[in-house]
Amino acid sequence: MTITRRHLLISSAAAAAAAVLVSRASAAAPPLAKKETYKVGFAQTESNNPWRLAQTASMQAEAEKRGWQLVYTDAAGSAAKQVADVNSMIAQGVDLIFLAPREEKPLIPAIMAAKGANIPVILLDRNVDQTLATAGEDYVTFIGSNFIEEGQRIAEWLVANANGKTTIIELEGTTGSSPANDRKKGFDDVIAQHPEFKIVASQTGDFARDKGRQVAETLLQAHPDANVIYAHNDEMAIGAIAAVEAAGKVAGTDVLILSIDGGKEAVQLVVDGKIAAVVECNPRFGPKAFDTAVAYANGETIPALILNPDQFYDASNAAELLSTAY
Ligand code: GYE
Repeated sequence: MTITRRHLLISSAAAAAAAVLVSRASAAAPPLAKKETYKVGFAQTESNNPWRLAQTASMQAEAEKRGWQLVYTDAAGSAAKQVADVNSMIAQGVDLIFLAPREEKPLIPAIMAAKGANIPVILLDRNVDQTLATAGEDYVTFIGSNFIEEGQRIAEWLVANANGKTTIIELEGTTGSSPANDRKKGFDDVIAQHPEFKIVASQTGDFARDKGRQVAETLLQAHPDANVIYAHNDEMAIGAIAAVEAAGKVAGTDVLILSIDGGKEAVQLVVDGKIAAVVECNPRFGPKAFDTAVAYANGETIPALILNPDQFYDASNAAELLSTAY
């Protein structure tokens, strides 16, 4: 057969397509072998609030239920320590790593190190910078809440229930973390569509109760007319209540407090009238996290994003749902 120019073109196109296939295959996240039982890592970011404790308890209970060995580390609020924790899991030869990346960028090297060691990573609860790492290639998937939607839901509640309270202080979560970035974006974008509302200050309280209290105190002094505080988590909302009271004001009456997380203490504060509304951020990861690992080992296609459903609490349902809050 005479090889025509057309043949050459076709075969080089086929070769190029094959090359793309090969490079995509080699870019896939490391596989997980099918086994009876696994040794998996869970790299927690910190343990300073009920949300984290509930998440850890859910992971530990699930590991125990299945008879899997869980290598647990707590980065104590340090992204650098969390990178070291992941490296130590790699050295211990775990089969898979569940990682709750404290911030969006600093944990990228840890994900790449695990990939280099052929250990799959499943991101739990916090995401990483999507321009630097990709689901299905660098890590298997992200399991967690839609933080943008959480911020939107609380903003929409405020718009519908503000009763003239329109001057807002925002307490942001940990700088550079995906929930802080996205809860801010979701909330601020909705508020921007309603010009009668104004965010007069927005500052980080690092998702922590006492930091939240201190920042709220300073911001209430600078903006004595503020009558709404939106906190990116319960801990800072509870700190903000103390700041409001220290300023001689009544939480729930003079200043509306809005929160995200929905732990029992916060839902009780909704019942008590001190917190106006809370979007739950579901911390019960265990069953879904372990099921996803098994599905991955079975060769099932794993979606890039696996979203947890979140409850919403305000005065209309908090008493009734209190016993179901974590
Ligand atoms: O809201 C907060 C925690 O990443 C979704 O981190 C989580 C957040 C949660 O410390 O309380």
